[in-house]
Amino acid sequence: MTLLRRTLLAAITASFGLALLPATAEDGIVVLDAYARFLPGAKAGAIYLTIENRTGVEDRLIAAQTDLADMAELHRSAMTADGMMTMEPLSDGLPVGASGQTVLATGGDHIMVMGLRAHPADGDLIPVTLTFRNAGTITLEVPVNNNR
Ligand SMILES: [Cu+2]
Repeated sequence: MTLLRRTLLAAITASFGLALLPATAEDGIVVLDAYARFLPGAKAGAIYLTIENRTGVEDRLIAAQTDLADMAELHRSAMTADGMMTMEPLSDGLPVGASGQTVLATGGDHIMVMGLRAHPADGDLIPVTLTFRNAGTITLEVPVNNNR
């Protein structure tokens, strides 16, 4: 085998190796299972997602932003003693443990999107930027799914 052929073979093996790695092999903070709901006619919507921290260092989600709306806020939903759902802004952000997952889900924490500049439809992708105290910003495309 010539040197060139050996080098080519190594390159092919290396790229195969990379291609076979699952998406979850990334380091840092990874956002999983993000989706948004913008119910027809509503002037606000919500984004839900799971934050997986692979840094081993505690972090905090401190802000969210999307060009789709005037404002995006971190909110916490809760049930009052008399069974009413309420929500309030998380003014200090949302703590993200040093490992494991932080889940934003219906009935709990969410990103509230207010002052919509457009009304995205089911299946649209909306750009969202998350800001973490340590990890900095992460931009992702969040699919709209009003059926979840
Ligand atoms: Cu809210």
